[in-house]
Amino acid sequence: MATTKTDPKLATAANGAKKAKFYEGLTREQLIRAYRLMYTSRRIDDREILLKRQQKIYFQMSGAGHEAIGIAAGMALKPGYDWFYPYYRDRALCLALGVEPYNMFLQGVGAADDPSSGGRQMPSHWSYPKLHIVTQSSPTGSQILQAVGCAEGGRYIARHPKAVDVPADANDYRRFKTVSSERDEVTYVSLGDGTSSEGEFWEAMNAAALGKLPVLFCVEDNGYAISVPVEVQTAGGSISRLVSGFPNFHFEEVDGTDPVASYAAFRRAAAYCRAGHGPAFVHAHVIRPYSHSLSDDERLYRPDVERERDAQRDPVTRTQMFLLREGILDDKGITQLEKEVEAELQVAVDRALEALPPAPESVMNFLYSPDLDVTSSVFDTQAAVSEPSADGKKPAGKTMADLITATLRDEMKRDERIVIFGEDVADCSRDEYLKQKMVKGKGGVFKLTFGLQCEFGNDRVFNSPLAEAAIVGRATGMATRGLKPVVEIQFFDYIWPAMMQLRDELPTIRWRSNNGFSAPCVIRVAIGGYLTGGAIYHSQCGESIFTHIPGLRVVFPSNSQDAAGLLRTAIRCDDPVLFLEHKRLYRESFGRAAYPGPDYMIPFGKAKLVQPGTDLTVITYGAVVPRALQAAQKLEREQGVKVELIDLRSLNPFDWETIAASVTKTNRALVAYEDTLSWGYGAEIAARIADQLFDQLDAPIRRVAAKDTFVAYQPILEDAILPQPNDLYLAMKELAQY
Ligand SMILES: Cc1ncc(C[n+]2csc(CCOP(=O)(O)OP(=O)(O)O)c2C)c(N)n1
Ligand SMILES: [Mg+2]
Repeated sequence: MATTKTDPKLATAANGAKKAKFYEGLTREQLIRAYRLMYTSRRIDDREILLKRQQKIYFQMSGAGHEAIGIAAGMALKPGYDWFYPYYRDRALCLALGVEPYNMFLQGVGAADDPSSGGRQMPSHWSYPKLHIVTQSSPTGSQILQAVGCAEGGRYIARHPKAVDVPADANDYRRFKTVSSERDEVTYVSLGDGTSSEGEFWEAMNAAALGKLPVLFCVEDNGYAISVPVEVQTAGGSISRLVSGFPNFHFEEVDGTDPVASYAAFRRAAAYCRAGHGPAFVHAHVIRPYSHSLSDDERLYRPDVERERDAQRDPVTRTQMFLLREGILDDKGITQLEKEVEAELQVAVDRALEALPPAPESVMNFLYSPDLDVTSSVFDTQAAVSEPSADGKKPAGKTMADLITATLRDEMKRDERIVIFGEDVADCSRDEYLKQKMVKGKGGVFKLTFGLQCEFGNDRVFNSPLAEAAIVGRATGMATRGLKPVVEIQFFDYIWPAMMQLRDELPTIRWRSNNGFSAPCVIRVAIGGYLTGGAIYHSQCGESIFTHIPGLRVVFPSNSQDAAGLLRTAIRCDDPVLFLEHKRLYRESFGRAAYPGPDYMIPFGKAKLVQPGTDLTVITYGAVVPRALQAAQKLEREQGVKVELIDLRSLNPFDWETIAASVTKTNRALVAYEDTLSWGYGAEIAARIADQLFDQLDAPIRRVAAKDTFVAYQPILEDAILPQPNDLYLAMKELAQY
């Protein structure tokens, strides 16, 4: 661990006359360029503030006070080579990496041609694929775990050159995802001082330290998070002190209003990362001369005396004084440079104000891959017919657990971009125990990943820290680099720490970057109840919370063969997928099947007709399928009622055509699901039927679901809470007689 503290005075002055000519390796021309970029950055803010007041743009977020640290990072790192997860104050960084001012103004006006988002995101939400500036969102800190995943992705690609290949017959996401890495690349990620209070920041620090990853963290500490000062935010008032115990890190604490000292700090930090020693942490003290945003008035909580003290450290004026003092530019030179910048910005503003807005019809574009449609025939393949065994008997039916494992194994063989991680998914992290045959290995709490670490190696199948946000955030970063993480959330009940990533990040990446970036990965989640003792925290459903999120595919198989076919589609497709695996169905005798072969796929959005019927349509999925089948068979035996049973198996997209055709035939519909009744997934199906098939109905649409409470431990209570075959039977009977 190395720690460098830089004198808060301009570094060159402290270094004395002899060294001054080199300015920590920066030439005079580079220093002039640095000033030009800093001045440009400040003047873009000023122009935007004016445009906002004239109501020509709709939001403004300034990078003022952060210019020196920004250009220092931009000059020490390499665009299109290193990777960047900046935050909204990084205007100067983006300029230094090559973003044109015109493009910044395009974002302000929300133009169709705005390369960051095509008018979808606020200004200062940078996204420039060619420069490797990855699309950012507005939640503070949710980019940090993705930066860790990005760095992991780069290292993985370097170690697995075969991951780059796209075989000629690979009709899958790989055709649309170029994968590359640089041996000594660095991933930069920045955040404010307030954001360092977010849990995801600490998860990311831990993961970066554990993996010795080349992530360069930069905390731009302006002393405030909107109105909350640092001493109320950070215990002890210094983030440097708090993080100093993390191993494998290089630490820098620097005056971030001094471009030369900041550049030196970044050079050292980047060199440490490039050499493969581990992550680096730059804590930069900066100022915030303008209010938090145009919606904030800092005079309400900062007295003049404090603001004036900050103004003494303004990086733009300091750098100007420095250039004059060092004789690098004279008054005339400064005036000339500033005039040139003003003229350039005037042209850029005028052009941007002429730019066309996006077409309203485009709003649904790029929620999902425009290249590979998960509902298409690409994913519609036949199951392999299995050979009968030697004794002439049919091959034994395999459980859903067996076939999920077999599918993962075959896909990992086929595609070197697949990595599996999560809690307990490895066989044994201390792999010397495996090598010495001292232990057999675990492979997941449900054993679905058993044997995969042994077969594919420690860097393709590994345990993560117990941190769900980190699992999804890191997977998102890796998928952005073109890998295919297939990660596991151990229990649906514990998916909630990852909710920020699952709601505001993963599904939004393609849409918010206007197809500039995408992150197709698979999140396998063990879900559901009927466990006899599972109780409130091992029985939850809640799929409707995720089907409510545009951009995320959600599937929920009820039997072995569907699980294999849908999982393969999930892995090969070009969208992020939440793959829900019902724990009760993992080893159920219902729905066992022979392995349908290494190419079997089921397109999403195609329901399965479990049994045809004429009197009543039952629409369901997951563990309710076998229960509904049992009820339907009883009703037919007892009353001759023929129920048409539909297993949706894919919840987003879902198969409206099959539902509509069936209800049009039977004129009666029952929607059944395991989750709590109110505002559940079935409510949407019922509403659609009421809306679009009202004229076809001979009876009200009924729902059978769990009671609106939590699942209890005592089996008598569990039975009373979750929908049982008899509840389904009674509802079907009543509806048929209506
Ligand atoms: C998760 C989340 N919570 C709250 C907000 C609202 N918000 C936006 S910026 C901000 C303060 C951030 O302060 P800091 O990290 O110090 O960065 P600075 O703006 O000072 O550069 C807050 C609370 C948000 N965007 N995201
Ligand atoms: Mg701050």
